[in-house]
Amino acid sequence: MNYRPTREDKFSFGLWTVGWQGRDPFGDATRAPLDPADSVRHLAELGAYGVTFHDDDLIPFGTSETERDGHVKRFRQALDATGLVVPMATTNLFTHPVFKDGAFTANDRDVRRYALRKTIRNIDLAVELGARTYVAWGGREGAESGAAKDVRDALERMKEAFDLLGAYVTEQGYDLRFAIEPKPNEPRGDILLPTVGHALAFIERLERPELYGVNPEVGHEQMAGLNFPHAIAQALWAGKLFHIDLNGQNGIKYDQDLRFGAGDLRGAFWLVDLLERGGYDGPRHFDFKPPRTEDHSGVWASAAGCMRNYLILRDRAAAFRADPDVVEALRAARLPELARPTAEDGLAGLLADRGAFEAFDVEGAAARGMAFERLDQLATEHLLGVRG
Ligand code: 3MF
Ligand code: MG
Ligand code: MG
Repeated sequence: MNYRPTREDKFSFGLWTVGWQGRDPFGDATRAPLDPADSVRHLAELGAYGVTFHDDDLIPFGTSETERDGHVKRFRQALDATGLVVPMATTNLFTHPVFKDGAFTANDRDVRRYALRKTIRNIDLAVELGARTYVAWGGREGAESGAAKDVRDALERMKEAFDLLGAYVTEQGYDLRFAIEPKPNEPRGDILLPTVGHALAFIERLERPELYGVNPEVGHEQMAGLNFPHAIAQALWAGKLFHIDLNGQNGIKYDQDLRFGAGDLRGAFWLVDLLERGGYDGPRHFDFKPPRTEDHSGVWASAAGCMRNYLILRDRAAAFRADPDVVEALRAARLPELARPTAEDGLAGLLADRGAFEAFDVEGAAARGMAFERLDQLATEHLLGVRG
């Protein structure tokens, strides 16, 4: 196995990931800015198929109309020259101080109206560049203190914003769906729609729920102490996994944005296993930050590492599934039984079945081992590369 990415692997990167200059709350930038067109060329050389952007990654905030066209043209030329596509785009509603109290849910109504117009403007560009998914991360939608935000009103404003955006793409006839990206905190003390579960519930209250799904990020769920593959499984089950942000995180602490495969490696193994078997055929999108210790060659090594780790894990997960000992261990752990309906005989059958209750050997069932440890040890050995 050479683990070299190809276009078919559908790896994509945000311009802001490789372009991150290493500025953090405690320190200045450690790297010079990258030209988006150069990033496109580098990513194509590494084997990526797509690139994504926030409006301000491509067109610096405050750029005039004429300069704006120039930035877009250069980017488009790089796309044409490399064959890279733009599967997704998004809006920066968090960097400029105007968004300090949020965008769609800022208490200041003028800011909310501005945020919607900024988003709509970039939706037009996203569609022009071929994007089919529009991500919405509400990083500043939240609060640090209790009375400062009436959360029920804020959720109403959030719904209003998404309904307006849905109306806009519908009226324009755009083939574009929204993917809401949950995150529990950072940069706000608490962010609204903090987890995949919150976002899924929110979507059902919108006017056109079919237009909206989720864009879960590995580190975001893990910052909340949650099991990321479980969140992805539920999003898939709901038909709502529209996009995904892959990176690495070590447990409940600040947002680390490590390259994919760093941090919780076991979680990454189960995630790749699930994505590859679960019917997700969208981009494998990396949203990470090459650590500020790295120079530009370290940035590209980090980006290449994201893809290589995905491919290694894909290979390891496939070997796990193909191993006859694993097939047997899955049977012993009763996985095929979980896939079977509990009452094919219907409610009447269940109620009439004495074996289900009156004659059920509760103690016997309680005494049966589930054989999960043998199964998990097999997974460990496949992950560590000592089997198959
Ligand atoms: C922050 C994020 C964001 C979002 C992006 C939308 C800057 O933790 O993950 O990255 O992914 O704004 O795509
Ligand atoms: Mg993130
Ligand atoms: Mg993200």
